[in-house]
Amino acid sequence: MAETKVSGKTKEIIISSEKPTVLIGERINPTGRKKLSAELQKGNLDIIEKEALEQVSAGADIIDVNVGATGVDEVVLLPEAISRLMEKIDVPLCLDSSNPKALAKALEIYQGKALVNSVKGEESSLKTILPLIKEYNAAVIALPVDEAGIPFTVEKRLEISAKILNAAELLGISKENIIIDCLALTLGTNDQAGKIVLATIENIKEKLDVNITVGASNISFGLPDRNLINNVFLAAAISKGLTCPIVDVAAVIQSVLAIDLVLGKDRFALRYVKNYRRKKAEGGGGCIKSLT
Ligand code: THG
Repeated sequence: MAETKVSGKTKEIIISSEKPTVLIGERINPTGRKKLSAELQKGNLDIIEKEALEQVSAGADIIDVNVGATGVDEVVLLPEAISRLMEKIDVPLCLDSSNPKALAKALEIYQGKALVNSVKGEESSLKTILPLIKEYNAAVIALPVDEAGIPFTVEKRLEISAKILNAAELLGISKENIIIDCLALTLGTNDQAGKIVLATIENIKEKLDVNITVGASNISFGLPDRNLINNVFLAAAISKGLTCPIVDVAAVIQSVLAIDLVLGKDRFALRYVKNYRRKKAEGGGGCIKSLT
């Protein structure tokens, strides 16, 4: 059983199939968000600070930080965003960029053990990203995509994942520090996307025994009642071996707590009951926000 450890200035998070599901907050990402993009283009980080604090209070364990809006110099803005967030929150951060220079600068100032999003199976990515993971003793999300693009079969995803793990091992990076992204694509354009990602999760867990993530919200893109699909997908995926999804935390936390309880990951139902009481005290019910 693989245990991946990441940390912020003071808080350590352990990702493991034996422990409660770790939620990576997705909201600091300019893709599809005009207001956030506009603020980042102006270099204004107030909005990401607010998003980070909100996600932490909603129950996020790790915060993904992507500042890659069009026209933004990530080499400057990513480290700025990371230092600003480190002043305000204790939870580990996930440095999300495809720019190796921006990642290097952010890793240099990061206090704790960072998570990086992401490395791909392409030579150019393996060659530039993995040495940074080694140098800064970070953990990394690995996407099983390569020069040929996104594979649609379980076998190909498994093959590229194994290739990334091998390349990491050659550099002395242990498999605990690699989290495989099993690739949740959108059901709106391929009705088999759910079936394929679930089979990939099952296979990767069985054959490679590593921690597993997906960008869970991708699955429902373009469909109505997205939160319903996202929550149902998470139940299925966690039961197959998903340990640390990237999610809109406030919209899924209640069902994830219920899923963890059902799957025996919540001793004495303590987390479930504690969250229920907190919600009640805040005047909310115990139901999923978007379904009420
Ligand atoms: N794997 C990895 N990283 C990822 C993804 C992945 N990062 C990005 C993405 N996929 C996961 N994050 C999101 C973030 C937002 C949305 C979907 C996935 C989303 N946003 C709404 C939209 O675009 O319509 C807007 C939300 C809002 O405005 O409040 O759907 O797969 N490793």
